[in-house]
Amino acid sequence: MKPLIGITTNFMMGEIGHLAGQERYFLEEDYVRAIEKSGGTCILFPHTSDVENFAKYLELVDGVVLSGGIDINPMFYGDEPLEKTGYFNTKKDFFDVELTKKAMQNHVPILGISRGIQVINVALGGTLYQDVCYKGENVLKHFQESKRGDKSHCITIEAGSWLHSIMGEEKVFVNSFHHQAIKDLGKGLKVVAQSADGIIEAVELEGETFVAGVQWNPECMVDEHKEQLAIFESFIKACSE
Ligand SMILES: [Mn+2]
Repeated sequence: MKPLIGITTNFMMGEIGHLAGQERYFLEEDYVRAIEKSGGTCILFPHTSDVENFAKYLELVDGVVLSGGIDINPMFYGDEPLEKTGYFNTKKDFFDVELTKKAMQNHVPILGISRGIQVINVALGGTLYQDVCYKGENVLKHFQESKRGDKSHCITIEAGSWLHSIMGEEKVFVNSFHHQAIKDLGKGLKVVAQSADGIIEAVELEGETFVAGVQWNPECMVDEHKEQLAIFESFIKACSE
C-alpha cells in the first residue's frame, strides 16, 4: 500500500472585495506531485489550535512533510522581532512546532522543506537568523528572482551523510527562496549541507530513521533534476518501512 503523507498547509489572508480578511489554507501543487511521483499519496493538514487533533492527524499518516511558507514568530525561539522579520501567523507556528514535537515523539518520519527545516530546528530548541543579512557581510542572495525550478547557489554536502548517499554528489546547485536561516542548531541536529557563505542548507536528526530538513525547495526541481526527486523517493521509502 502506498504510504500516506500529511503535508502542513500555508496560510494567506484574502485582500480584496468580499474575501478581504478571510483566512485561507493553501498548498503549492508541487509538493503533491513530488510525493505522488515518488510513490506516495497525500492529505493536507490544516493548522488548528486543538491539540487533541494533532494526535489524530498523526495516527492517520506514515510520514509528515513540513511545507514552506511564511516566517516563524521569533517568540517561539525566545527572540524579539527585528526589523527584517516578515509576516508570521502565531497559530500556524504553534501548530507546526507542536505537531513536529509530537511526530518526533512518535518516531514518524519527517521531511522539512524551506520553512520546514526551520520548524524542525525551533521544535528542538534551536534559533533562526530573522534575515540572512544578520549573519554578517558577504552573505549570498538566498531569495532568487528567477523561476521556481531554476538552480541558484551551490551547496556542499557532508561526505557520508544521508543526503550525500541520496544525491550522490558533494557539490550540488539548488534553488533558494528563503530570507531566514538556522542560527543556533537544535538539540540532536547535525548539519549535512551548507552554502559557501556558511548558511545551513540541510540537517538531519541523529538516531532517527528519517527526520531531516532542506532549506531549498526540491519539490520545484523534481521534473528536471533526478537528484532532487531522490530526496522524496528516499523519504517515501522510509515512510513505507
Ligand atoms: Mn539558500
